[in-house]
Amino acid sequence: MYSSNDLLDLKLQFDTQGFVHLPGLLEPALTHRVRRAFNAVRDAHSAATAQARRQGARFVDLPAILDADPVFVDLVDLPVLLPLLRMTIGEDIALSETSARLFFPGPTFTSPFHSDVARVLGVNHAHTPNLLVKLHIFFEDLAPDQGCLAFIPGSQHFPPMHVDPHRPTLARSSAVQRIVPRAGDAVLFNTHVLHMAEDNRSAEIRTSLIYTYGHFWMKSSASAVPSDLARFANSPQRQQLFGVDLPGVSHFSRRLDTLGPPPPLKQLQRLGERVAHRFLSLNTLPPRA
Ligand SMILES: O=C(O)CCC(=O)C(=O)O
Repeated sequence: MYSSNDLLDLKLQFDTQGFVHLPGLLEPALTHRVRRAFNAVRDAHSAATAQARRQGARFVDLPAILDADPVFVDLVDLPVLLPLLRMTIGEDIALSETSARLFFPGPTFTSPFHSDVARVLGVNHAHTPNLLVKLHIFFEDLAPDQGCLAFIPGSQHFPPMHVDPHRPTLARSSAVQRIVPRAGDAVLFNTHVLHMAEDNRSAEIRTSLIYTYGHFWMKSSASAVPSDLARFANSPQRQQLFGVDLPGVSHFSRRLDTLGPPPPLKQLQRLGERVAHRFLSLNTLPPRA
């Protein structure tokens, strides 16, 4: 578990750099479970994957992983990570998308250094670090030439089109920071920071899981919603993360920190506010004619 000082430090890195490397986020036993479950899904789709590769696909996303194994659901709200997610996104956090990715040896499939959200309207991205945040999870050691993530630290503060003309040449810049993850590591980033996957020049397929988080009021992709939501009836936290509506609660008002009954002091404070409101409104009513 991260201490509160660790969390503040990670949040500072996230806010200043736009990304943060989380070495050893998954314990070895969990890493092993994830690798085993991922490989089972991969085997189940091997024919479709081989066909896609023959047809020139540079990567494949295995479908419906939240239904494939409970470990993929457990990764959504890892107790070790959830406090950092809540700090970086906010209490209205919800899962927005998942991908279980195979990146074949060859050139990258991503654009050169790019923001995922530069074309999203209605947001001042340079000042909104928490609109959409991505978590890449690795469960196999990567070699430095195996399609690693690379970032331009601090570029999430640029206005959207600022670096566009230079994007293809940025790869040679000394500003670039590449993360070479080991099994169990994760990388959390603001989707507006300039980033890319580099070419996979190794002979090995790169495997990873990508969980994207946004806000409850945003539309989620189908990949972020398990098909059997009834099994989360007793978990308000997972219901929020999977976008399940709560009767009587506006989709703008969903918050993880108000899921349970309010603490006694809060209840007393609310009662006091109601009494004061009633008393004041009685005393300001216009006299009856
Ligand atoms: O490394 C990947 O799979 C994709 C990297 C990327 O551009 C992204 O996650 O937005």
